Amino acid sequence: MIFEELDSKMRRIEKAQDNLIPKNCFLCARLDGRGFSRFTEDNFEKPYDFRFYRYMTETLTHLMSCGFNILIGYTQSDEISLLFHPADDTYNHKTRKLLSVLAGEASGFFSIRSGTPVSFDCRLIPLPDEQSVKDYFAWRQEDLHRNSLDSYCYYAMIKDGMSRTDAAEILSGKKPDYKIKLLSEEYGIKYDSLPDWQKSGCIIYHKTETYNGTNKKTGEPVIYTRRELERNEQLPTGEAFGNYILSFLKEN
Ligand SMILES: Nc1nc2c(ncn2[C@@H]2O[C@H](COP(=O)(O)OP(=O)(O)O)[C@@H](O)[C@H]2O)c(=O)[nH]1
Ligand SMILES: [Mg+2]
Repeated sequence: MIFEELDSKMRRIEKAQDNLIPKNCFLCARLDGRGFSRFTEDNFEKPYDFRFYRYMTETLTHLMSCGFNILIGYTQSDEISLLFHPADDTYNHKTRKLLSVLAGEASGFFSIRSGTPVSFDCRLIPLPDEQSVKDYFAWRQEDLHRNSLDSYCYYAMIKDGMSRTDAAEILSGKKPDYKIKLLSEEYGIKYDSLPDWQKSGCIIYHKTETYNGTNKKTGEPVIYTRRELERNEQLPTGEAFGNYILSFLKEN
């Protein structure tokens, strides 16, 4: 078979699996560490470790600077959510390119930072409207709230010598108020006083800063702007968090 015939036959077969994200939606990607329960077990403080969190925020910063136009990124636990800028059209939003490049960039970056080969999976979520954008981020933040309270209770009991089965059984079906009281009265941990990043996560966003400078050729004073990454680790919660996320869509 001559090359041109083979090339066109094989490309047709390959392209049959190519999907595109629809244009009329807000595109979100979520990356999640693969097998991180096991990976974190031996390498990091339980339930939360600032070094692990730093690797996650650095990986998020990397994802926001690696060639896509990302409006905001949110990280909690071992996951990262990226909200694409409505104007982004990288790779024509071909799913296989977005999925593989984002997962590859996150896996490579985190592995180098942590010194251990790890990987992230990635999914794409086409959100149909602004309300779904609000709901999506409120959902991921609420997931953290629940997990952080559970994890603090669970590991306080384990560190106190309780078996994993007993600790899980005590927490099963209990309301948040019970868990907050248990932490405070039995273990002296005030849930409200724990660091915000452990309970609400972190948002990274672009900010345009204005600077005064000098034109090197003419010596004239000039004002210039630069797009920089900022982080917010004191996030609002619930409905207010959803509205905070929407404010970025309205600004841009
Ligand atoms: N030790 C430690 N573990 C963490 C930290 N942040 C997230 N994790 C763990 O990462 C895991 C994330 O959950 P999940 O994605 O469902 O588990 P996976 O499927 O094994 O990756 C949980 O077991 C968390 O306890 C941290 O700061 N320290
Ligand atoms: Mg995971």
